[in-house]
Amino acid sequence: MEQLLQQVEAYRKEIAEFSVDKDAAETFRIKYLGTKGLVKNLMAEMKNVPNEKKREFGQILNEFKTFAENKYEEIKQMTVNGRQSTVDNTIDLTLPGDALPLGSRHPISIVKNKIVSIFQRLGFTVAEGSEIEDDWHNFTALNLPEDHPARDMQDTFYISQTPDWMLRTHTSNVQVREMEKGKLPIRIICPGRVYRNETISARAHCFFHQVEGLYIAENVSFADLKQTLYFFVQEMFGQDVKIRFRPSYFPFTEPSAEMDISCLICGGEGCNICKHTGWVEILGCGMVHPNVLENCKIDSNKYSGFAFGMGIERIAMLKYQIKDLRLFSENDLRFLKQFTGVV
Ligand code: 2NL
Repeated sequence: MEQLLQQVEAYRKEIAEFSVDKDAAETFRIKYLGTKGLVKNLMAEMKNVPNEKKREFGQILNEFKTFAENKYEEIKQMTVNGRQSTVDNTIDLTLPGDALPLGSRHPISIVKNKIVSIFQRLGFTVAEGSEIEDDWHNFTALNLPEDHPARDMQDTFYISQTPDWMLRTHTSNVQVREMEKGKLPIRIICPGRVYRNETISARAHCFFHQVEGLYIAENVSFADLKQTLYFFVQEMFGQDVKIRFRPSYFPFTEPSAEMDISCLICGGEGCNICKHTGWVEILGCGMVHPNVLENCKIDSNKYSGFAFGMGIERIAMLKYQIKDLRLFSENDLRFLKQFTGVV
């Protein structure tokens, strides 16, 4: 009995130190767990154990068996596909690596790229700028009077140490800086992220993405604005889509308008998406206010221009029937994976 116990201890030690090479699992199985293995042999010794010790010894043997079986599983794990992992340096470094799964473009990028490429075909070039801006380029140059509600702390994230600076509330700041350079004519498209201090919901977020456009030259008219935006809509949503303009107000344009397109879902018949009007709003636009031109040292008697701005999220929601704005910034792969393959 004493001798048997010593043997079990010795095997335990042996097993614990078992050296793992590429055939280790099978060698181990045959030696310890096979039909002629050590565990079986020990079990066979049970018949020689005195009756009153059978219970105690049986328990020790069972524990030993479990120990050996666990070790066997461990060795198998370490030598997956007969390939040994970390224990020695027999790893085959020439094996091909695991392929990384291919990602997909974010829907905001897909829509932004599409918008930009349509305007590029009309001769617009992309201009980008800083997301942190001073009061002049974000507000004052754009004809927003001191007391305009858009300047309210409610809507704008100011930088507390330098209250003249803020996170831009639109990408118009880029256009102001472009106008200030004094090189005319100007035909630019300005995509980018903008910030507003809103309560986050399915319809509002503290940041979103915008594309603004600006065209300044001699004799630019509202007719040019309409034709440009009509071309954009047909390329973006299809040849049969209709547009309409409604009068509106922006401090930086005069006159100002909001542009609707005929509902993509019902084609104008009336449905939930268009709230049974047959039309959905997609952008704001207008003729650049003479004050804005003069603020940027452009002669408003010689030059005129049009400008427009649209929210990329809004366009993407319409195009892909996305119901909640928050999906764009939550990085949920179940959402993002649905755009795999779209460029
Ligand atoms: C909207 C409306 C608009 C503009 C943006 C603009 C820029 C300059 C001068 C004049 Cl530098 N206007 N931009 C004009 C009209 C509307 O955006 O609803 N955006 C999401």
